[in-house]
Amino acid sequence: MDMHTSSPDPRYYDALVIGAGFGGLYQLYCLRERLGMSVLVLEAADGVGGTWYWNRYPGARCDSESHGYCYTFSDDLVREWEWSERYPGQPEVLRYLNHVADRFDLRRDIRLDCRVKSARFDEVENLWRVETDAGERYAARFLITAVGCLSSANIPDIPGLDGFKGDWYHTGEWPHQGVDFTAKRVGQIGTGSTGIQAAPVIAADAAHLTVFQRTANYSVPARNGPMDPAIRRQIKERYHEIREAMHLSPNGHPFLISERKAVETDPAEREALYEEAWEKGGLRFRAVFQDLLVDQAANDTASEFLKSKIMATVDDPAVGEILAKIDHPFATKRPPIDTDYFETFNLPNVSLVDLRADPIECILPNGIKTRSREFDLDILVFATGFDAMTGTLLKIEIEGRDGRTLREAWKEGPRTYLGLQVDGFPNLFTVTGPGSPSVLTNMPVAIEQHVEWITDCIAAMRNNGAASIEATADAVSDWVAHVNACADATLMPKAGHSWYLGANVPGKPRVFMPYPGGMHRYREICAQVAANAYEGFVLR
Ligand code: NA7
Repeated sequence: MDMHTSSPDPRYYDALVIGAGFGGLYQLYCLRERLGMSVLVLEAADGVGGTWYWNRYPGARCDSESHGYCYTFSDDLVREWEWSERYPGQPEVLRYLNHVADRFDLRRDIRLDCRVKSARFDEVENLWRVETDAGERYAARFLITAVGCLSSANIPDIPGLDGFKGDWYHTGEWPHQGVDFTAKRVGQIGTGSTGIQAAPVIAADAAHLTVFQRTANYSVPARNGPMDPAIRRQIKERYHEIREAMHLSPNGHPFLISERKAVETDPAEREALYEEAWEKGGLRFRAVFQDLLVDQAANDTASEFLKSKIMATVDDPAVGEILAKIDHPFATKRPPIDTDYFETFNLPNVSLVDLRADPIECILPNGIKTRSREFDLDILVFATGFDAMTGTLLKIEIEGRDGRTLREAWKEGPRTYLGLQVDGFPNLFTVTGPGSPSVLTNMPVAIEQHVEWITDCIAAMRNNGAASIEATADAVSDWVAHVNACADATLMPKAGHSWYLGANVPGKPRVFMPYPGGMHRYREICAQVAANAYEGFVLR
């Protein structure tokens, strides 16, 4: 497999990896250190970190708890690294990923400032030929995308943005030097996980913050705080147990989901359990009952509880009503967690606009015009999310066998086998691709599982003398049907405007993209596929 390494142009590697975030760093490590392959990582940014490189907006913080939001492949790394808070802030996760890059000597095989423009499969040579924006050319037997699920900013096409005289930013492309909100009138569009984190921090500095809300959202307090040294010690002592729990869990988080059902619990006791979960805070709230995502009646009990908390927190009942007018079942869109989000609307310098009642018409040179009002603003913050899961892959011109592009293959929505491969695209693997549990899980757990599966697959190919692996069209069709059946067994498709369905981007096909059958089940399916001689794939 060590081919043509001396050829100057294009430069040949055994594998090319796109992206130097959690996925790309670990993929490089596995292929180089475990299989001895020549690998190059191509990264558009001028630093490693992926999501955590780009998302530097005020309040950016991980919603997974820090002791679960990290690599588990190296016991030494787990032992050495000290998280400072219950949830790591963006700078801390970025420091961690930089530490990993240094500790495992990864930088020498990472090319920064290098955006991949196209990748074409050369059938004659059985190679992927990759070209960057700068015209550099590379070739490799294997192409592995580790581009992240939330890495293409969704900036809504609102008329007038070009003429805006103030400054505007998307949260996912935040300036590295930060933004000074002092004495500024700020307009924030979007109240997803990002907007809910950003608003309280922006409000602390801005002269005035106006939050433009299209869809009201649930949120549970994160209850962040410094990591207690005793808890840190316990976590380190019990790390193998915690890793095991994350591997066995449907969502990859280091906590168990209760076996109780909300609908079978006495209402007073149920309320007490919700209260207790609310006090503990964070994504664990969902784990208080097992039936919240599959039974509307169960979900109603959680959503009523959460709506009552909004009304109890917000001083002005008219504002509370707008925030609590939520149109989808709890956790059918990504459930945010927060620090003082609803409390922020009690501040004198914060106001809320209900875009359902008063939609944005255009952006004016000095602010935003809704149907009935004009808002003078100095800074606009777009917390408007991402062209999730497919956006970044489709921006690269990926062309497989017979000149068929990924864009053509996915014109009616992404179609993959296991979220790992697409028929017609041999030796192309997509880390946390659509059709895999990815965004429904604690991401590093999903990433480690994918990277290790890909590494084992390439090792098996090498042992069997296979030079190419490709998912069959039947395996792809069956997998897509299975993903849909799993989604239909939950309440998730009921959130018609969710980015899980691609509904946040105008014109994007509506397909439920992540695999909702559970990480534990998915892990077993992938292991079984490998054990059955990579059934569903053709190896040549
Ligand atoms: P999300 O969850 O996609 O949230 C985006 C928000 O922006 C959401 O409230 C949207 O309202 C709103 N939005 C999007 N376009 C518009 C327009 N045109 N007008 C008004 N409001 C708009 O993205 P986040 O960045 O918050 O979170 C993404 C993930 O990152 C998150 O789930 C975590 O995994 C980390 P809508 O709901 O579409 O009506």
